[in-house]
Amino acid sequence: MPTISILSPLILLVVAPLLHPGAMASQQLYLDGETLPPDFVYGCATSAYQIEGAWNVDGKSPSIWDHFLHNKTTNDVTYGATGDVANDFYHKYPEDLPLFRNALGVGTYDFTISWTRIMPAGRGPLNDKGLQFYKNVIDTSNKLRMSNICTLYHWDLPQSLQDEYGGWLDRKIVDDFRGYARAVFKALGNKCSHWVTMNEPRTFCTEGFSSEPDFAPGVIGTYKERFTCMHHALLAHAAAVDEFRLGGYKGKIGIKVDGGVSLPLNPASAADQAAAARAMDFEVGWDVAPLYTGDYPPSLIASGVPMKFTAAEKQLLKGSVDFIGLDFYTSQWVTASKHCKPSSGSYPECTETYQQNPSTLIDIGRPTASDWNFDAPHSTIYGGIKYLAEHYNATNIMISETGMGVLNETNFPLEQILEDVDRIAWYRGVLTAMKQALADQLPLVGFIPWSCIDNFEWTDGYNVRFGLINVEYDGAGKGSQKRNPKLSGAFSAFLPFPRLDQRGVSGAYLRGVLTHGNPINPYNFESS
Ligand code: GBH
Repeated sequence: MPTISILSPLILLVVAPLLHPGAMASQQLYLDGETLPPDFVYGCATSAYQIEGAWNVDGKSPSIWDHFLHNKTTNDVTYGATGDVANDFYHKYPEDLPLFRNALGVGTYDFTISWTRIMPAGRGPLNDKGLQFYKNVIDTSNKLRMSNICTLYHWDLPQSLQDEYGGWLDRKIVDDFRGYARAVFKALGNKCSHWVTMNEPRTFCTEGFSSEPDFAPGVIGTYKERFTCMHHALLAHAAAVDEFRLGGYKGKIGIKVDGGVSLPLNPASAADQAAAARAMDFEVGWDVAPLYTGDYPPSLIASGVPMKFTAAEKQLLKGSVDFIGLDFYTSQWVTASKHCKPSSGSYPECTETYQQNPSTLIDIGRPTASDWNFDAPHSTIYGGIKYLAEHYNATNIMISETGMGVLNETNFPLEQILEDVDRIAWYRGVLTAMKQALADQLPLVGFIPWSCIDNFEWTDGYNVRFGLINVEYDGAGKGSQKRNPKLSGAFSAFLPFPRLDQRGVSGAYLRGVLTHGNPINPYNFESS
């Protein structure tokens, strides 16, 4: 006999499109039985290069990631994979969006725009076909009663701008980013409930310009290049926000920053405590402080390394977010570096990081398939939110990405892939940490797991999967492309332990925990 929790999604799937958005808004969102504010955002995220494929279709020009991975000497991805086809979301969005909505119960679809799809020359004329694709994604989302978080930039810079002046290393990028942002806002500005200027400037600056870069553009750099890139990225962010506000668009605008939480290796050691504070300044404050104070943290300024902002730039930066997205996955322990010189790898931060305690050999959390990603939700999620609120008086904090990858998930029998209890454990920890944050009145306003669906996981290619929905392709990205919801996205919260028959649209894990069984997530829908 089917229970109510099995039947109700099906009933609502039929009825939902007939209801007025206001009627839906009266339904309440829950976290483990506790009511959440009516405008709490629950969505899932993807990024353009990681899912769209169609890399050269309908007038799209190459981005730095296309270029970097088409070059066999710079492609260091598992099995030499690329995002040329990825999930073929460019063609499959009409089937994928209903799946995100129905299998995960999300009320928001968080996606990113490929600059070279809608502005192939990097500046100047728009490509109508590319623009139409994003209009279709938004319109389809809205028809499914999902709002959108729309991101201008998730690392896929036009290759033409890289060739012309070196991309993020040149001040010219700030004007080009402003022009791109202006054009996107003009076309789509009022269609997204939230805008994100860019995803994780720290990551694309540190990974793209590292001493052994395996991220595009793959320019070997020192700390100087990384600081230059970040400086321009922050100015570009501020310029885009300026355009948005000048245009009077109705949504909210913010940024997504990455960075885990740094803890003193020995909590009783004053030196380790100072090192942890320094690591937080250099890894989180580096991009967060300018958004709230108009300048880098005092410890960065004291290092003499960052470039200087003018008074006008400081003014543009300060207060340049309506909300802040934390892409927080993991935590680390730190100590101070002993002999830190400009030639040292950790300069100018000058800390040593550990995810395994060298004396006790205890890991900071449960290890995952990604060597950087340990499951430590209390310090990462609760601690991250608390840090932002306490150090920067941040309000409107979203957990805008978190998640865990499974290695070789594709090689397991499908039943086993879909019964992803370790990923359920990950999200169980995240939800518990969020609950604690809310109980402590911390300003948490949204939760966006990474990712809606398996996708191209950068240097790990298709061999490490973060999706709440499985895609049937192999480690090289070849296969039928069939989509199968995993238990993590679809397990009923009311069961003490996940059961396979509660998979798919018949049950809800994240969905169940967050909506208390309401299969259609009610909040945050903006009718256009
Ligand atoms: C997110 O970044 C990205 O936004 C998303 O595109 C990605 O799919 C997701 O992570 C999962 O990886 O390889 O040791 O040099 C999270 C922050 C910063 C974590 C870069 C991994 C590389 C570490 N990421 N970092 S390493």
